[in-house]
Amino acid sequence: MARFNIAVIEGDGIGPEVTRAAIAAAEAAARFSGADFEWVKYPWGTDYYFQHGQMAPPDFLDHLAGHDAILLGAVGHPRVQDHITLNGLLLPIRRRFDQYVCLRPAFLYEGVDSPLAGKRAGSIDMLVYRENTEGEYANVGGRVYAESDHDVAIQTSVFTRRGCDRIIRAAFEKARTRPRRRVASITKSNAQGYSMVLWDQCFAAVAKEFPDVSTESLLIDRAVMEFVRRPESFDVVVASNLFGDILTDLAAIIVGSMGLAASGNIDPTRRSPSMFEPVHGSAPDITGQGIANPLAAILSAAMMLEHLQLTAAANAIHRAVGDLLRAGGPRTPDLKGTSKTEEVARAVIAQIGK
Ligand code: GGG
Repeated sequence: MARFNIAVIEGDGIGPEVTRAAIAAAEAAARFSGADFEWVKYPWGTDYYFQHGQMAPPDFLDHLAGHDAILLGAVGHPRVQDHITLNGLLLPIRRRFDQYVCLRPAFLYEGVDSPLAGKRAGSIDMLVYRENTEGEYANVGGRVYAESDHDVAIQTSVFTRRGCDRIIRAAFEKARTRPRRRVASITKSNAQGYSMVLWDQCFAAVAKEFPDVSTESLLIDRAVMEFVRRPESFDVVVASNLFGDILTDLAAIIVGSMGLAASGNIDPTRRSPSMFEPVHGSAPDITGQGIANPLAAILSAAMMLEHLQLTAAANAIHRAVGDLLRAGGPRTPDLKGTSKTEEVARAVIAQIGK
């Protein structure tokens, strides 16, 4: 039996509730691939910050390095500024382990209503490839004369040819395996005349290697309109770190809820562990009420299983979630239901067992 050692960072807010559900679903699905898991929990996040003044110990990346994958819940707390929680935990993981692909699917399930009128189940089916190690998240810059009338803040984006080429190439390679074989690139190169012009040039050059894949390039302002006006037309979408983040919240809402949005932070070379997390944050407004939708975390666990090449187990989760939603099974309030997190998780697990 293949054994996998998974690092678990439940994190903050609803993170622990949904991560527990994700682990239970992965355990239930494991038998389909003859796999076994050891889950190693790390108590990092804002509770740790309140005790130690940092989100995780200085050697936290060394602890994570030896694992086969990382499962993360959520980070964020109303009393801690978000740049501290992100820069203290999430972003160093993505960078150190060179998880340059942030893969975020958006699929309209049967039984789930899109807020857009008249959308058929399955008609919205896109995969967003978000650059995940540089761009607007590069954390380059500084403050001078802070907290004075002369306060100056400089925040620099970093776009490299290597960084652009590799995320764009990953998007094309995936598109080639999908029936529609389309890639849309999203930038703002009319205003970002250095960084995003480089991105556009890389996109045009990589596209030449994939003559069987059709392309479009959109400015971000046009892209947000088209996501609403013609979401069905998008297949694979590739965008910078910031634009990818924003677009995937929009994509999640178009297909019904943030509570369904899964993601993987992936090192395609497999030299380092990849990290899987729901797109949503810690949701302090509903923390502790037991009503968080666990499906985004469960689907993130399925992405992890797929990355670990446990395809049958991943498929078992996808099938169970699809069946449950189609059948009108229990659902949390974000999907207009009245069920609790645990009820939904139990129903998914029961469905996996069928
Ligand atoms: N589920 C992970 C989480 O809590 N994310 C919070 C967040 O703000 N993420 C921003 C990002 O992914 O760039």
